[in-house]
Amino acid sequence: MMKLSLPENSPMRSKDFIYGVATASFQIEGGAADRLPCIWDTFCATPGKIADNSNGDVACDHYNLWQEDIELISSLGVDAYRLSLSWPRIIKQDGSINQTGIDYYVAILDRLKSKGIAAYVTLYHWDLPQHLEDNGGWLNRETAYKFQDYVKKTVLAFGDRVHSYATLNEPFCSAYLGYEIGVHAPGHSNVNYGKKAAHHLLLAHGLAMRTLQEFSPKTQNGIVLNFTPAYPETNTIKDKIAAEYADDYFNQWYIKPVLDGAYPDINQQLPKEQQPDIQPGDMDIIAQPLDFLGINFYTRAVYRYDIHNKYEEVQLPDVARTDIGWEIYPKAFSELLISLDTRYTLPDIFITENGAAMNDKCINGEVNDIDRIDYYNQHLTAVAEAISQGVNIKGYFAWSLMDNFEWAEGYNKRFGIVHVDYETQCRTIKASGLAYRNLIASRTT
Ligand code: IFM
Repeated sequence: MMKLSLPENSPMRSKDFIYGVATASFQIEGGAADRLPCIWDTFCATPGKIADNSNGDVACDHYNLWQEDIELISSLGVDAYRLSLSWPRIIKQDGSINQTGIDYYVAILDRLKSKGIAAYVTLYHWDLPQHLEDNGGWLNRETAYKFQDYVKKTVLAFGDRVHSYATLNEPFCSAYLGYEIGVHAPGHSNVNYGKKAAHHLLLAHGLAMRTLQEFSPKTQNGIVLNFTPAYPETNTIKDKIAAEYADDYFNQWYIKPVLDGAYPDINQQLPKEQQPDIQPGDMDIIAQPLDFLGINFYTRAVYRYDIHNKYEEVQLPDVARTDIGWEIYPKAFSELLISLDTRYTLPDIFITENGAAMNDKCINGEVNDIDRIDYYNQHLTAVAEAISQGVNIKGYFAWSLMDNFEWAEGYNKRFGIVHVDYETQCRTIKASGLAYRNLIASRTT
């Protein structure tokens, strides 16, 4: 059987290094009748938005199968489980608590605790209540304060059940994909919207961090950002400038305000109508001290200079790609981690997502996904390389525990280390899941 392995003497071979699996509420829960509608319900109901015309009404039916799923998580031997909360399940339209929603998560958190699995809870993984979107969503500054209120009510209800809170997952995706190019919910396609939505998301993060510091000071509190490192197509100055611009626009735009309290300088180059609406004091709110930074990495992007748009993304021919079309380029992962460490004063780092969609086949109850094992091997090695260069990385979460609703791709793209048969809701641990379990169990010190 193909194994996952790590370099000799790597701290990742120690039991102090946290291994986990990750999911998100809308992608796995279903149970849509027991919560308010969110922007993804509306987006899924809009013809042509989801590749297989599916939705999140049932998903992996984790809403009903959570007990079996926690057994599954436990059988993998992980130290931690990263889940997200559905805001529209927890808070009613009038702003009061929906006790059914709180009870559902409390039961999950209690079961995780009884199994010795640390809960890493993300407070927002894209499922904005639809009634808030009807009021402007992330284009409306008020939404940031609504988020803060939801966070306060939730952490007070959960008490000491949670190990770590992340405010947001990948604000880039919410802002750029959802408000600027419209391929994610709520589906706005307006170049003037992206940075405005991003600013209100980051403001929501800062406000929520203050609330966490006050009402949940014992949990490890932070944010999860995704990075798609930008590489120039050639060594020409023009392509290098194009890649740097794209890096600022897509990556640094989110980390720099959070850690340094400022947007990248390219903000000055944007037309006024594309710039965020920054109120006095906002940048201080955004730059709250963090206990940790979560980093999600899947692939890189390559750019060339473009006279109209400053940069153009290039699809390299003949490179290895996953089933979702993303280039497999693990070197960008170690280079990213090292460059962030050089550029910023980083808090503890967790790799909160990494993984691959592969064209899996379940044959006689087995999924022999050696391509995914290969991806994990290369990327775990990249993390080990960054650690050996001094980057302070404390843990790694595989995306994902199980196949699930992959947003605009629907259910056709499978990221799980556990296979889900959506007809029967039967779960089968893939070869990658078994290899991950064995890697975790092989730690000795
Ligand atoms: O499935 C998503 C997840 O919700 C956020 N990060 C990227 C994953 C793969 O696209």
